[in-house]
Amino acid sequence: MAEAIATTPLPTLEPFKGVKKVPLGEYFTSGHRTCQGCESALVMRLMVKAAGPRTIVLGSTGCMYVANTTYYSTSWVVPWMHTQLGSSGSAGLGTAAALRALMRKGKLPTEPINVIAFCGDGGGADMGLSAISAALTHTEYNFLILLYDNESYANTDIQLSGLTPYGAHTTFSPPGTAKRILHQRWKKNVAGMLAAGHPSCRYVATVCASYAVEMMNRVRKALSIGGPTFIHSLDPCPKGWDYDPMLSHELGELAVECGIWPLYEVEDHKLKLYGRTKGIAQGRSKRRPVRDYLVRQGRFAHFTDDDIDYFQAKVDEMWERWIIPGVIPFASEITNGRSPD
Ligand SMILES: Cc1ncc(C[n+]2csc(CCOP(=O)(O)OP(=O)(O)O)c2C)c(N)n1
Ligand code: SF4
Repeated sequence: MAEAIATTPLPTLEPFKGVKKVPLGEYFTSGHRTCQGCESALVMRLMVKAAGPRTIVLGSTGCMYVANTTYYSTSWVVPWMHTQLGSSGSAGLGTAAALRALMRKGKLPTEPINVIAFCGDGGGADMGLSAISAALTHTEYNFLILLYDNESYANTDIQLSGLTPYGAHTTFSPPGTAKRILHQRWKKNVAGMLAAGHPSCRYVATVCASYAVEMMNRVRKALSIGGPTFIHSLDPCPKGWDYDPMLSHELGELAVECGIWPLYEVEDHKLKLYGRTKGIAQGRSKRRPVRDYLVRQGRFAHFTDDDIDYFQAKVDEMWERWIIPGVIPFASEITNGRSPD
């Protein structure tokens, strides 16, 4: 009789020490139909390269499901399953639980198998947020939820999501003569919210595929630490953001260098800024003006200088007044002995 196991075994996934150490094997390969320059497709490729062949991928409806699994074909080399738009949390948890049951009953050999459930910003930050939150409380199962954030419901033609940046032109927020800025809300802080609200979750991180090795190493850490984990990736999208596809990589870097997308990880409740973000926070490099990022994208083409100044002021506030830049949205006066109003 198979020995009872408390949880499924964890893989040993050491960080890659430089790009030359990254294996050549691909588990997300040719044949998909994403747009030229799609950074989310790169995220899929790097995510599963980091995880390796013993991986099950679960895809929430959206570009990364639809474009990658056209009828009778797929670019996934590993097993994958489609899951409903708001169900990445439930799918990750359910699959991890099923694997554990099959291993306990001796129907599968007891071995590390990675479970990764991915979702877009619409599926993850809007309608699927409650399922992700619930999943992150189930510490007895090992799986990763990766939110790939192209800042719109891209697959259904670029509608506004809870992660669309202030003022961006989407099909739900076209600039007009009566209102130049139709979308006036600031982007939700999903990774910060999930890290702060789920004390039993051992790993939450933000990543950007422009920094590929760092991104893959965060995936490896998330999969090997144990329990449910969450990664939020910012993915430039040439179609929705309206720019030349060759700029994808540069836009990812600019989002980080302008301080709009801080790179950080929360590992066992300890927060660490990493990469360029750490350099900026420690004063080793300067934040670039957000103008450099905004002017390269057609979705901000209607911005006036005042709009750019407003955007800059919001990002400055995040860096100068928040307890952790871009992460903990409480003004730092609270830590200086002053209670909030
Ligand atoms: C419950 C539900 N509502 C609406 C849809 C239609 N739909 C399919 S993909 C999609 C957009 C998903 O956006 P996002 O999660 O941001 O992923 P992206 O398309 O940007 O990759 C929508 C609304 C659906 N499949 N299920
Ligand atoms: S619309 Fe954007 S996210 Fe979707 S496939 Fe094209 S580039 Fe990728």
